[in-house]
Amino acid sequence: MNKNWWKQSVVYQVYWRSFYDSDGDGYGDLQGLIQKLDYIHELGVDIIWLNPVYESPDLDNGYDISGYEAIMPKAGTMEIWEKLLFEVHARGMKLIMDLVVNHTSDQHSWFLESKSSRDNPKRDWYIWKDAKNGEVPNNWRSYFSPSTWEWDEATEQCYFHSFAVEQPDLNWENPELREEIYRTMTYWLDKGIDGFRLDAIALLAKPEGYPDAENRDDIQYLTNHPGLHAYLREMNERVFRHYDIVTVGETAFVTPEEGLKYVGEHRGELNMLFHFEVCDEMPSWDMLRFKDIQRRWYKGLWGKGSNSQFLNNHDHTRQVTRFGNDGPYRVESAKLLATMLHTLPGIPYIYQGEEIGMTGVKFDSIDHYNDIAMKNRYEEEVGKGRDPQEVLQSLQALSRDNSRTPMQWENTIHAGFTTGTPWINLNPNYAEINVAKDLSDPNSVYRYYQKLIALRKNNEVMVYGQFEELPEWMQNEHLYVYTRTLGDTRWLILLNHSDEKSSIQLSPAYKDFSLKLLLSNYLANDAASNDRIELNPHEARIYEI
Ligand code: ISL
Repeated sequence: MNKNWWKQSVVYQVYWRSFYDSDGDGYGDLQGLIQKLDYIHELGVDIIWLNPVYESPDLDNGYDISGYEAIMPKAGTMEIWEKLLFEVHARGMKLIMDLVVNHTSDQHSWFLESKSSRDNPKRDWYIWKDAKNGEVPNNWRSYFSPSTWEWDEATEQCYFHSFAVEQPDLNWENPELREEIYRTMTYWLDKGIDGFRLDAIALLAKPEGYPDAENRDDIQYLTNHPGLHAYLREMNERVFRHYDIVTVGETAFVTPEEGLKYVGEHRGELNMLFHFEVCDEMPSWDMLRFKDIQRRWYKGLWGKGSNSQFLNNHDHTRQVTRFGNDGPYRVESAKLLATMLHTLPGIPYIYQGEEIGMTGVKFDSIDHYNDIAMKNRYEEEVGKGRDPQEVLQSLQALSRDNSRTPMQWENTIHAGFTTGTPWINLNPNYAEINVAKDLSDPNSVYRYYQKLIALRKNNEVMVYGQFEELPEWMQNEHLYVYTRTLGDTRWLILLNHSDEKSSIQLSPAYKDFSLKLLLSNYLANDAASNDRIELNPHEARIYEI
């Protein structure tokens, strides 16, 4: 496999509005992020992925951009952003920006022009269609609302939106529009950033004729249409290949075969991808399914293109709550999940707060939620006459706000996140889970992440080593046992993803080797001098063989 700086990196995602508020307005901001850069740097990460900071009416927390080359006042100013980039680089880290080019805000001047009349020069920058027999052109649901179409009374056509009504999709078939986007990308790259996370990138191409979907709730029909890869190749030719950067595509509903088209190293499109077979399609932990997903993606991409490893982000409930144990084994479980993500093949992503084992929330009223996806769904379901309390409960577990509550810095008011009124309520457990506490405890989740990341820095086997499961445990629902091998170096990873103890009898083949324990999330464990290893609940171990 070709070596690259970004393959050897660990990424830390900063959802800035919930990170650290420097001016007391209740929103985290770029100045606050600058103040906390040492905290991130000391974790050992290489790349910061910054969620959108562009000018925006902020209905979808920045994913509704109204000005691509300006910073939204809540986040700060261009000067502060430039200072941030400087300070990130000064610490030897890199910065990648989250860019949304599938859609804009309906307040973007392009859309206001496009909407103003049928013959406006920018009409074709968005997707406008006539009604069909007095109805919208097809039966599609959008991600955030009951239809992908919105009727415009003034010009008597409807426009297309994959997400909220306020997020009209751009028309990538229009060459002028594409040029403008490439210009914007170049604008940011020339400022010296180190890459992009490309939002909803699998949605750029739309299908010929917009046929009705058989199952309108299975919104896969929005994704992966022909023509998409021609856009990505053009984007790469016009922009990406002229810089030493990394690009990561958010690609929901792709299979490994399709994924390879996005990130195949010979294809000249993107560098890595996020697939969502776990976060979108596996509601709660399912070991056998997870193993199968890992196997298929490894087989599909290894040596040919790069994958990412993550179990949560700003859209998906915190991993220790959704996929681990956030009760009695929270600390052990958070460390086990980390061990797994950092030792499986792919580039590990850490979502802010994950490194101290932050957990999901259950607010008792819809008024305390902010997530547009959740709120729209709530209104839709309650509108059908369903019991509001029941609807609320059904949406809580996967609400995007689970991971959007503010960083818990210390056990003071608002967890030290803000001196003002936080834009969203905190998780009330901040007295127990906070950064100050983790920093003062040598056995904390944070300290474990530091060790894990340092291990990756010093051992290429974690990056480039081949992955192999030990066959005896392939069908085990609690134990995940695999090796990574690079040249003469072989590591054995043992994970007991369960509230029960377990024991592992290694095959005689391992008897000839001595196992050296490199890292474990339990303090006292034997050095496995014999071939039987007892594992505690949620125990994770990394051995060198
Ligand atoms: O969150 C999801 C489902 O729970 C995802 O499917 C997600 O909606 C989808 O992958 C697109 O997400 C991205 O684009 C959205 C934005 O709201 C999300 O925050 C962003 O990550 C629209 O720009």
